[in-house]
Amino acid sequence: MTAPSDTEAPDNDPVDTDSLLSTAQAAIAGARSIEEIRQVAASVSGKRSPLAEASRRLGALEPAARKALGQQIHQARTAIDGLLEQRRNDLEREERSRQMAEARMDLTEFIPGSIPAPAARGHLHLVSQTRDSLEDVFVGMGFEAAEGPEIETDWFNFGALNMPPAHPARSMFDTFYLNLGPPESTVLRTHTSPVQIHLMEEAVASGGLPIHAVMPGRAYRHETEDARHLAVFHQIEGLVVDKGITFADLAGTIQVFTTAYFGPDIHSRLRPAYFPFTEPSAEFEVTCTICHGEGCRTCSQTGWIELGGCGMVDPAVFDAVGIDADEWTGFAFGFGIDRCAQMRHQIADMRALTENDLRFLRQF
Ligand code: FA5
Repeated sequence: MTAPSDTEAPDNDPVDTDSLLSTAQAAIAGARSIEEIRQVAASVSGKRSPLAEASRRLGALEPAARKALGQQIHQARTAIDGLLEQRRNDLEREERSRQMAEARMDLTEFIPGSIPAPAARGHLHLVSQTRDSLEDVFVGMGFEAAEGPEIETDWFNFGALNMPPAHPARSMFDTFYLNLGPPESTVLRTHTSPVQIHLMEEAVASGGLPIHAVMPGRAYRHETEDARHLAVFHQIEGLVVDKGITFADLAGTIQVFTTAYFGPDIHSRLRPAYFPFTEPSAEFEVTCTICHGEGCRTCSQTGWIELGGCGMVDPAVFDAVGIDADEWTGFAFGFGIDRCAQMRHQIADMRALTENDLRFLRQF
C-alpha cells in the first residue's frame, strides 16, 4: 500500500487535485484488506488528508479562485469516496467468500478406502421363501393363513391335543420348558398343532365353523441337531373342519400339494403312523432327493424322507374344544418347512440353513 503524504502544503502552493486523485486511486487499489482500506480512507479523505487541507485553504482565496478550486476539490472528493466505497465493497465480498470457503465442509470428498462399499442388497432367507411358497400353494387351494403364539401353556401344546399329563406320547416331543408359572406349565411350542386348538376355540366362540386354514410358524425341540433335525425349526400346520370330511380329502389335498410344490416327478407315500391327536394317522414321505432313493447319509440309508404327519382329527380333540364330533369331521397335517426346503433344493445337511454362510444362502 502506498498512502499519500499528509504533510501540509505551503499556503501559496497551487493545489493539484488531479495528482491528489491519482495518488489516492493508487493507494485505494493497493489496499488488500478491510483494515488497510480503512487506513487508506483516513489518509486520502480524512481530516488530515491533503484534500481536507486544501479545503481548509479555500477561505483564504479570491472568490473566483475559491469557486474554481472548490469545484475541483468537490469532484476529487466525490471520485475518491466512490473509489473507496467500491474497494471496500470488493474487499468485504472477498473476505466473506474466504470465510465461507474456510467454513465449508466438502461432503463430496472421497478418500479411497475411507467409506465402506454400499451394502449389497439381500433377499429373504430360504426358509422364509419356502414358508411363503408353501403358504401360497395352500392359499391357492382355498385355505386361509393363520398364526399362533410360540410360547404355549401345557394345555394348548399337549392337553387339548389328547396328551394329558404323563401321556407317553409326550416323549415324542423333547420339550423346552419355561420358568413361568407352576413347574412345566409353560413351554416353547414343540409343534404348530396348538394353533389348531386356538383356531377351533375361536371358531366355537364366534360361530366360525367350518375351518380351512394353514398355520406356518417356528417350533422348538430339545434335540441334538443332525442332517435332518434342528432344535429351532419350522412347520406348516393344516386344519380342515367341515361336514362330511374323509381321509380321501386329506390324501387328495396332500397329493395336490406335493405336485404343486415339488413338481410331477417326485414320488411320495403315506405310511400308517400314530399321533394322539389324529385317528387314523399317517406319515407323509417323499423319495430322498439327495440320493434319488438309493440310500444316503441324509435319509439314513432308507431312500425316503419324512416331510410331515397327518390324520383325521381325533374326536377327543373336538371334545376338548367343544366341537360336536357327530356333526363335524376334519383332517390335520403338520409338515416341516425346513425339510421341504431341504428336499426341494437337495440340501444334504439341514444345519446349512442356520450356519449363515452367505456363499450357501446366496444360491437361493
Ligand atoms: C408333529 O409335529 C405333528 N404335530 C404333526 C401332525 C400335525 C400330525 C397334525 C398329525 C396332524 P412330527 O414330530 O413328526 O409331528 O413332525 C412333523 C414334521 O416336522 C417332521 O416330519 C419334520 O418334517 C418336521 N420336524 C420335526 N422335528 C424336526 C426337527 N427337529 N428339525 C426339523 N424338522 C423337524
